[in-house]
Amino acid sequence: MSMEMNFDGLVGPTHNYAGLSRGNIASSVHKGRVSNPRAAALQGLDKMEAVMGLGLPQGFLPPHDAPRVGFLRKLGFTGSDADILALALKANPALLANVSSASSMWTANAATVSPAADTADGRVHFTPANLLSMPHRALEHGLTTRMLRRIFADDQHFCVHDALPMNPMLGDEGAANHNRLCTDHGSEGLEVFVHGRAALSPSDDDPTFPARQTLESTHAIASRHGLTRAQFVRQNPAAIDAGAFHNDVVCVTNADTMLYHETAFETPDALEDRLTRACEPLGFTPRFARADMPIGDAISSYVFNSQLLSLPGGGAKKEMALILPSHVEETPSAKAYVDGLIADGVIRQAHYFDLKQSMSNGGGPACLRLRVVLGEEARAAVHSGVVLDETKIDRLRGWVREHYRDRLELSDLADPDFLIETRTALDALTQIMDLPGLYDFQRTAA
Ligand code: SUG
Repeated sequence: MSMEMNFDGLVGPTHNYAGLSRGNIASSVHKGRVSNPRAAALQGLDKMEAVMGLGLPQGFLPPHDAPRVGFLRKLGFTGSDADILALALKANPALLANVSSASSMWTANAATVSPAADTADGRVHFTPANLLSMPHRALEHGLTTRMLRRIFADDQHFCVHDALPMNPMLGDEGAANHNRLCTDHGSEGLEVFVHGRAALSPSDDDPTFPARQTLESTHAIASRHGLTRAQFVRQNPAAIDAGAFHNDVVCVTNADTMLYHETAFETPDALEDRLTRACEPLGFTPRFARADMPIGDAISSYVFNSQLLSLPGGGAKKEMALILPSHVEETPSAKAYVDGLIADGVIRQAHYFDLKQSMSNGGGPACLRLRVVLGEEARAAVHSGVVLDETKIDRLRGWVREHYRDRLELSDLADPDFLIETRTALDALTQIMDLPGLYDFQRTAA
């Protein structure tokens, strides 16, 4: 039987608040605040453990190595690693912040994933996201691709493409702008790609905040994944300007159910009709739960940036649970929406988690995970070092406690001792994961 497996981003030791993402309100508001990487990583592990506790398979993707001294060398900085960090800080603190971000933790942006049931060759297809709209995030795709190729190495089951070319017409943010409707995960589904703008046909009403995903990128991904059924939908510019820099801030889909804010799409009635018609040949009618709470509440609470999960053993009833940030409990309109979903039988359970460290950078439960639908054989082919069980969760907790700081400021990023600490931590992690030589610093003399 096919099941969806979540791969959460393990928060890296450089987690900090640099205010790097224009249009992401939480990132801007928390700029310069002291972060707590240890708490951030432990909060993420608690969420992973809870999803596992629901009887669902759970994996993780390791953090990227940062500060990226190798990138600074490409910009002409020379000397020892310590020299380069000091010079970069002096030249431009924002540059150092950009190369030091732990943003790879938001693995919903790692790649777009098409399950085997949807693709022409019956393999799971991955396109790592180029993330070219944000300088700090555009640094991620090289290592993400390498990582995915080692974790999903079996080419009988998996195909990991290159990221789309780094061309402004092809801005791609991965699964954060990708939904899938189906009856159950293993059956053919309708993939719904969401873009913020058409790069080659700009429109007068394009948003003021960056519209990161282009229509052109979504066409390219559907084509290289060999999809026969895909729909392409534009984000409402008003949603982007209200702070929904990714569609998963205002919409979440699982199986036949889509929860979304009324502002997410320009013409929601027409969209529901279109998707309903497109699902007809697949033999089901999707369910929509549209919310009309104030858009500001939706964005500050991240109620839609939740994980909508099919509970195992739900059988024909297909029962679902929501994994939500604790901010929802503090936002009456959002809490009322979730309570209404339970009362109406749309979901069965709601679980709330303290993810404040990630949330303060605009990353909720859904941002922190990449969904991969896997049949039994494909699941057995996933590199076991990143598949979690209780023992490995405990081991990772111990690893975090041993290696992570509990406070980090931007000035710490230039501390050469900190670079050694992060590399020591990641070196130990590659042993836990059995992924030797994953990081560049392990391949060249550190
Ligand atoms: O790309 N924040 C991330 C948050 C990504 C959320 N992902 C999804 N919605 N799927 C971003 O804006 C902030 C980093 C900083 O400001 O230090 C940041 O990159």
